[in-house]
Amino acid sequence: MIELFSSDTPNGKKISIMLEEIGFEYKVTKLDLGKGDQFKPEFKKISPFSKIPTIIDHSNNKQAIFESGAILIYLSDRSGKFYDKENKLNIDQWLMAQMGLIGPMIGQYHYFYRFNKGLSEVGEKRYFEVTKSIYEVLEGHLSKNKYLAGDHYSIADIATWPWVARHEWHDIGLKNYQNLSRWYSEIADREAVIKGYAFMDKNALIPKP
Ligand SMILES: N[C@@H](CCC(=O)N[C@@H](CS)C(=O)NCC(=O)O)C(=O)O
Repeated sequence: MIELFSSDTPNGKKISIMLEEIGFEYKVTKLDLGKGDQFKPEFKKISPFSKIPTIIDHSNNKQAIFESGAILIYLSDRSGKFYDKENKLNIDQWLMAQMGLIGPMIGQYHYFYRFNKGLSEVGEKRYFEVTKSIYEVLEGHLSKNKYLAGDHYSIADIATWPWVARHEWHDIGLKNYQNLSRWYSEIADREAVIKGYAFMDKNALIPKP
């Protein structure tokens, strides 16, 4: 059984979606980030940077894992799903782009544009431009590829999709990006994605493009 320490955020949803996709038994331990649960010493033992998501695999010697990309790779290895070793290099590139660029940059945009609007023109402008360029790259790539790493759905898609699912927060006009919208909607229709998206709020509905 996997214990998922999480909050209802895109990074948290990566792992609930993956767990639904692979059909592993799991339970969710909720952290209230606003109240500072992530800084409690018990949690820092398994997540040194005080970040969710983190898991403990109770069926594997209580193995603890932090960092969503590492967790996705671990769960792929355990399940044999969504990380085709013959396509490893493509999956790795798009997964790392999500971890190092797509998530952190869109996260900065949310920080300035959604939570601190009007406080920093430079911040809002910079991260709007970066987010727009990320959307343009994804659009171009998905005009030639069904999924991020090629023909098959992989952990690169599972890592990236929850960030695009926050498109109403970054207000970039997802529906104007036809190929990205096609990819987004196709993944949004997957049963595991619908369930994983609602892992903390059973009434949560996936936003339309
Ligand atoms: N690179 C990390 C980022 C995780 C992350 O930024 N988590 C946020 C929520 S989405 C968090 O725990 N924030 C709490 C804090 O910064 O205090 C991952 O992908 O796992």
